[in-house]
Amino acid sequence: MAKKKKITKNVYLQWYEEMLFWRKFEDKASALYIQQKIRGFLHLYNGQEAVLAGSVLAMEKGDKMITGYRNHVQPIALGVDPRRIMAELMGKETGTSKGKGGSMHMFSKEHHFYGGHGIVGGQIPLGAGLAFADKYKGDKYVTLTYMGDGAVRQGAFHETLNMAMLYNLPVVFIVENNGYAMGTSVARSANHTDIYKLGLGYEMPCSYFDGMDPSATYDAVFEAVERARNGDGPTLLEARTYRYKGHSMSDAQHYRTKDEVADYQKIDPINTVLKTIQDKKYANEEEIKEIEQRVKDLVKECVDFGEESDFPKDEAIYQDIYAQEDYPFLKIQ
Ligand SMILES: Cc1ncc(C[n+]2csc(CCOP(=O)(O)OP(=O)(O)O)c2C)c(N)n1
Ligand SMILES: [Mg+2]
Repeated sequence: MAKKKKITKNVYLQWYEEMLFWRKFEDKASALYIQQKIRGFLHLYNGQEAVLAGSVLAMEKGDKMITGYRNHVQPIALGVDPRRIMAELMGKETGTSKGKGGSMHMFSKEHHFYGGHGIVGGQIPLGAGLAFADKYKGDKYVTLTYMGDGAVRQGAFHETLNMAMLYNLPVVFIVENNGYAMGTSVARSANHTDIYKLGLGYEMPCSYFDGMDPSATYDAVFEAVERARNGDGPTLLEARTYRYKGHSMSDAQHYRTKDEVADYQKIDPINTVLKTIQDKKYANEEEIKEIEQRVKDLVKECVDFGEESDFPKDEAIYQDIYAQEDYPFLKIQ
């Protein structure tokens, strides 16, 4: 059984540096998108950082993570080189999927990050499958399976909860309830808004936590991860969080008011972490500036790496694909 970690000064300082980096990294990605250096879709994690920061602290080496398309910073949190994530966003051959996956398809088996899935809810059964594999092999790992509030309306979610309970799988389902599925609020898509209660129908342990606070996240996720690792099966958690930016880059945001966004900005997770650091005197102003400078430098390094990398060669289009050799329309060179 893993020991519960104390949320020390060092944890707070690390949270601040990492969360700030994720935010600034994606702010830069959004600027590059406007310059058309990043194309296709781009869904930002802006506002939800505490969910990731608190979860990662509850994970042990070898535990797995899988999520939807809001997936740029999760692999970074698990140790993937952020320069390669920026390169992937820019479609360069040095990217994590050799520039052929782009924004929604980050992946690193080496770092136990299993994507990056564009089909809403598509990752939910896959997360249970990863947990099934660990249980089958007798490994003591846990799979954290993330999804949005919109994904819980998919049939696959309910089928997976049923199977996960039936097979007593070492999986934690975490719904990142940011209030909206594209432009549809939770209240407009169901007659109930306490998403975590969907676990009750399957007798799955379930609860919610403050997803704007990494410390509250850690408490909830740690308990669920321990339950899974001890052989006591899955948990459904609902993180109550918020995204400040639009669903993707093209979103006029007519479905919410500016005041609502401003209210959530008052409880911004990164500002809250910084305030704790200042209140508890974990760092002085100069040390905080040093952290901010390191973040700025690393973002620049990522962009430079992406800019200087090459686009994939033409022949790369025929590589890393599943193809039937005698398929009539595709000529393998
Ligand atoms: C099966 C499927 N249906 C519809 C879509 C289009 N779509 C993309 S994102 C999205 C909203 C999902 O919202 P939510 O699950 O709350 O995640 P969030 O974007 O808020 O993180 C929809 C409907 C899709 N990608 N896949
Ligand atoms: Mg949502």
